Amino acid sequence: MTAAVAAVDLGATSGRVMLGYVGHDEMRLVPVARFPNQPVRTVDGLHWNILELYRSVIAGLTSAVREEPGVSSIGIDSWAVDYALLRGDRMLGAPFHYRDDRTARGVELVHEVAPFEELYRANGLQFLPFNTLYQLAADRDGGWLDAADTALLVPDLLAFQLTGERRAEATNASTTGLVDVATGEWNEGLIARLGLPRRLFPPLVRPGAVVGELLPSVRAELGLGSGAGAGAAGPSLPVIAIGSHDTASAVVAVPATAPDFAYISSGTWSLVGVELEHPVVTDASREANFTNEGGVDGRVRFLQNVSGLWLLSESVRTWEREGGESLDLPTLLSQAAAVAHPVGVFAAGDPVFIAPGDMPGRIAGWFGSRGLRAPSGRAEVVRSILESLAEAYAVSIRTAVELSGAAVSVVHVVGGGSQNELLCQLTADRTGLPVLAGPVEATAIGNVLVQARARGLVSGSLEALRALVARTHPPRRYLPRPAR
Ligand code: ADP
Ligand code: LRH
Repeated sequence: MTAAVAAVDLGATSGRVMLGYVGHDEMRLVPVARFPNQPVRTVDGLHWNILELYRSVIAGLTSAVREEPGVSSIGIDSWAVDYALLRGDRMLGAPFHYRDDRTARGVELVHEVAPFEELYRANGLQFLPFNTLYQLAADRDGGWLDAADTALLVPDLLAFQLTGERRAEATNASTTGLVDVATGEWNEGLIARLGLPRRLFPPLVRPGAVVGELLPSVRAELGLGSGAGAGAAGPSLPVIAIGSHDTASAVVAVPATAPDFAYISSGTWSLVGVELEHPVVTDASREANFTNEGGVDGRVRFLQNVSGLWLLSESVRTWEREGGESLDLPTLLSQAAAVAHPVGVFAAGDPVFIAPGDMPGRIAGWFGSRGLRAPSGRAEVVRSILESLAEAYAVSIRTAVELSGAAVSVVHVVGGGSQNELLCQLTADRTGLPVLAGPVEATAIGNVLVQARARGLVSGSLEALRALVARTHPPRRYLPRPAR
């Protein structure tokens, strides 16, 4: 039997609603809606345009149920760490964007109470200045938490808008810094020590659980019958918890056919690592700044966030603003591929590159402040970005292997960046390992598969789900070139 589910997948640059058709030997995505995700700077800082995103989600789901009346559930994923505060049903302002700089104060406040060494033992997370606990500390300092009774991460917020249920999906909750890495439960002690109100954090749900049925008002907006459940008009259409952290869903859909793989979830960010059964929370992993995020089925995503194609997209945005013309990505990439001389490599993960703004200028500054020759001209800058990302991937994969003892013989690249042939080839060259690229829409596929399993359309372990992806979405292979 083949049946359909709907995946809502919100990335930092764009969102989509997809129908996923899943059967014994079938996994097919049908895009229903794509929409840009453009942050908004207001007088108080940088925000996500959450109402616009919500409207796009409703429009996308309306098209999905029109196209496929048999759709049996909905799953929602997005980028991690950001949240909205609520009082009752009312959202207290639009969520801040993780690139907003209000978090610097939050980092100081948290580390005064709980030094990073101690935090790492508790939550196993890489230091990133925008992790939720730092954002919440900044909000507490500003008095913003006093009025709130709930904090919901973005996918949980959208699920709440659709169902009225307040839940915290576990894989995404693991990026808050407030979940105990050993137990997978909210860390009550840490929450209290940081002076955060316990009431903010709703019950955790694991991927596969039912979050709730659509509210009657939402059913009406989608053009479904107004009721739900037994005796009501129209079929049931629940929201199902999936790996709502986009990276967790992407890792589900890595088309691996053997256990010895590393993955790079390549989009706005690059998340580079291995999958483990147990966290690694040692001094060495802390010093290497490796994270232990919660995966689907209790797996651990042992990885590093090493920046990503943000370096490229923000450079393009700068050039487009300067030149008043729009640039074509494939053309820029082929110009970069044609650069035949060596270009400089910079530290792609340097926090100086996190904020929005003049990226080529900051890259030039990185080289200049070290007395090194900066790349000059667009082709060299693009080439330098891609070489630097590939080098960062190689170091992260080597370090992941050393720290965890995992064996790695192949690197899977999934997400939008898997279409970047030059980057895939450079990654093979610099890691010395074969790279298998695709699927592009791994996150949506992971979202679909976990729903499909919960609905009984497929069964089995993550390995069985990955084998299905490998059969239906065979990846493209890049071999390391010798003598580089
Ligand atoms: P996110 O989920 O973070 O929004 P995606 O997985 O959608 O990111 O990936 C977006 C990135 O994919 C873009 O920044 C761009 O660099 C890359 N990309 C998109 N289309 C192409 C393409 N045709 N060729 C090469 N790279 C591409
Ligand atoms: C990728 C991602 C990543 C986080 C970042 C905030 O979209 O979820 O895993 O580190 O956004």
